[in-house]
Amino acid sequence: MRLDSVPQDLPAQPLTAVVSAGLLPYPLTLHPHPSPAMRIIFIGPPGAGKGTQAERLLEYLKVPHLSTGDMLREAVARKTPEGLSAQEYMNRGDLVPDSVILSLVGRRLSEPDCAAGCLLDGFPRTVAQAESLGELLAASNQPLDGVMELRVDEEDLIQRLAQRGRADDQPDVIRQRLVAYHKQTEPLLSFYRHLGLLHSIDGAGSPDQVFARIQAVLDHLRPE
Ligand code: B4P
Repeated sequence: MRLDSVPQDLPAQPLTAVVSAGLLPYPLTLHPHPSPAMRIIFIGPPGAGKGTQAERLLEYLKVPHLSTGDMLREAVARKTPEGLSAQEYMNRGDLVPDSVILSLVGRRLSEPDCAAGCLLDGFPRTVAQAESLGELLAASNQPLDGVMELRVDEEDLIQRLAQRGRADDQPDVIRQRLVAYHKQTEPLLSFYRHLGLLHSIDGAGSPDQVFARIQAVLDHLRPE
């Protein structure tokens, strides 16, 4: 059928309604859109709630969770070569070298479940990691949908972490993790702002209040 033979007086309605009412003069089958694959990054200082919010978001997005902190803690517990080299950095509150992180993440991202999107929690944490992630995603034609920065006052962060009491939540280690955040991770904010991907979210308040803010941003990003 030629386009100029399609009647011009079709009512202005959603395409689904037009098709199901049989108003189109040619056959057309609509296939339901598969669940959109979303790739989201969480950036924030230690204790900002990346892990806490990731738990809530996973159920909502139905994508795999890539937490480099969890991957490292598992590697440390299993005493793998990566874990053994990471441990001393984590104990001091320093970032683990990019080479270790990129090998862990590169392997995980190439697993088939990540083709359906992923939630990157605590990665990237340096501009070099962000550039490598960009290359990995471009090579597999997987776009990044958004970067969520969680903002929390430093006093609140220290209080939250002191209450949690993980091995790396000692006051001097927390201080060093904050130094590493300001020096090595904060430059990522302008990196992603320039790419038009950054969304800053107020991380103060209860986890449910913070999640409601994240959800509002996601609902704008999510393709129909
Ligand atoms: P991570 O495991 O990523 O830990 P984090 O930044 O300390 O914590 P997160 O922000 O997830 O806090 P959470 O929700 O748990 O990193 C640990 C270490 O691994 C790093 O220091 C580094 O050495 C290494 N590492 C990881 N990734 C790396 C990378 N890409 N490159 C190099 N090194 C890397 O919340 C913390 C506490 O706050 C919890 O007790 C929680 O219950 C509480 N909380 C959360 N939200 C709250 C809220 N709204 N109100 C009150 N309390 C809240």
